[in-house]
Amino acid sequence: MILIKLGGSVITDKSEYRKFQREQVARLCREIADSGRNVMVVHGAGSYGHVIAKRYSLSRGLVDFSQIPAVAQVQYDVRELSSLVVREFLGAGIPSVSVPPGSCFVMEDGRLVAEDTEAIRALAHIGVMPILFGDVVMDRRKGFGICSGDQLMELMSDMFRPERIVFVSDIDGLYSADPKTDAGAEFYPEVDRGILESVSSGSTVDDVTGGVVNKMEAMLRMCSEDRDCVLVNGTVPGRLLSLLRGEDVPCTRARL
Ligand code: IP8
Repeated sequence: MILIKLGGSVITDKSEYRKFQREQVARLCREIADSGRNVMVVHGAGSYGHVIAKRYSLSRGLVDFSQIPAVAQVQYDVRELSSLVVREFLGAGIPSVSVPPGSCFVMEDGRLVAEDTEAIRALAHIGVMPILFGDVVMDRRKGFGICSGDQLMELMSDMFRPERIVFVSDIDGLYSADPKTDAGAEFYPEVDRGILESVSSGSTVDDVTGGVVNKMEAMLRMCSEDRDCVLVNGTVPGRLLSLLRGEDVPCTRARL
């Protein structure tokens, strides 16, 4: 099985609140279906989650009650996004269902506590793909917090032991600086802890969950001798399909 995260930057336009990239998502769903591989999918929140979460500092937990309407709004928005994603998977012939983490899990000071995963396992067992996504999740210490798609990838990886993990983003992989603003940014086809430390010291991100460096850290935690973990650009048509078929494509591979 291959575990895939569809990042918020490919399924939404992150510069505009609640802008879904329907055609791109439809294409990625087709590429997944055409690969014929057995997959599980998690997705990010993009502009359905980060805009309001940042405005109301939701990742800090409950600091004042003016945040409460924003908690409900973000939960509403990411559920809507997830339904849009599921619709495209159904259209591509992959039976799927959206499973909102905020409705079945809690957190303990930012750490995900997933005590009951029976329904998720049962759905997968009968061939309905459970799709989890970045959400606002109640937190036993902080009141609430942000559970990122990357945390859910680690959960799904522990549960289903995929042979391969793929993060689909809007960049070719890890660079020494932001390639969108710095033409001299160096590309890393492979990343290990040493490389990541040199990159993380200089990075700034807008995401409440930390952007590409946090993603690479999660990737390094999830990769192993027999489990490949890669970041690939999903905005390039056909690239995800080629990767899933085992072909060589530009990407960054996490290495122990
Ligand atoms: O897009 C963030 O999840 P991510 C979730 O996977 C929210 O980082 C609600 C901002």
